[in-house]
Amino acid sequence: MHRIIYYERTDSTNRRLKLLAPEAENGLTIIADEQTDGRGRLDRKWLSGPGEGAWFSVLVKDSRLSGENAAGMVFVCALAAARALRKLTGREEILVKWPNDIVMNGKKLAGILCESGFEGNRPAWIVCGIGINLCQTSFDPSIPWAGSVLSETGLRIDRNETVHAFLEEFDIAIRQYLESGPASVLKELEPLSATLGRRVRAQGEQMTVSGTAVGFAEDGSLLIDTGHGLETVRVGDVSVRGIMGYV
Ligand code: BT5
Repeated sequence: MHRIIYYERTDSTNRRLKLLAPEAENGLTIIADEQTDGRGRLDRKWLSGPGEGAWFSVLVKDSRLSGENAAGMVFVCALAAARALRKLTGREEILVKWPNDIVMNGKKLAGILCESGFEGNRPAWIVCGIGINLCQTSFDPSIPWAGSVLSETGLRIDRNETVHAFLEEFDIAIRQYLESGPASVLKELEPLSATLGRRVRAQGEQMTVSGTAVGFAEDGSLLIDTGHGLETVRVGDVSVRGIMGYV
């Protein structure tokens, strides 16, 4: 069950939900028609104009969340978003670019930002923020690799239907994640991955790793075959050749 709060306009649905998270119930979902200060990872700006997309956040509170499995929530969201968009559009070219992007035709259709609040070493809550571009026909010149469901498929899909389709898939994926463990969700992500089997470049805080993405580790880290051995990338940005402008 998801109780839903709707804003015509707010700064960021993640920020609103984080304020409510300590007291709110599992499943609470905030949707906004417009975000005036939407954010991506590392506090980057997420452009979220009025009526252009599905900008929403879902609260997860579950005693089975642990310091180990919290970081994998992004994969639950990515699986749910890709499945929901495939269902709504019938387009199997919709893929997940590790770890948090939904892409089609090399364009970024959606992004995910999960943020958690810890009590001691276990997360008391996780706010899962999802931004899905639905009907933009052009984007700011600073993000030439952005696309929308309309620009890439020619289809106009409804915002509320999109959120509901996501929540349906999310409830299935999170149950699987918490009951069967991260590995089972990662397995389901494999055939939807835009990253596995491709040439990638991972920009870490300390160094850059280049090679072929060959698999996921148990915790969702990306395994890269550099030609001189396997490297494990836990965080950082990964460019996939042919996607979002990386040649
Ligand atoms: C993400 O970050 O992709 C996570 C985006 C999460 C947005 C949702 S909307 C609801 C909830 N409330 C929030 O405030 N946030 C969440 P990252 O991987 O860091 O990508 C951010 C980068 O994507 C930016 O630096 C831009 O280059 C690009 N970008 C910005 N707006 C975009 C858009 N609408 N579509 C595609 N790319 C965009």
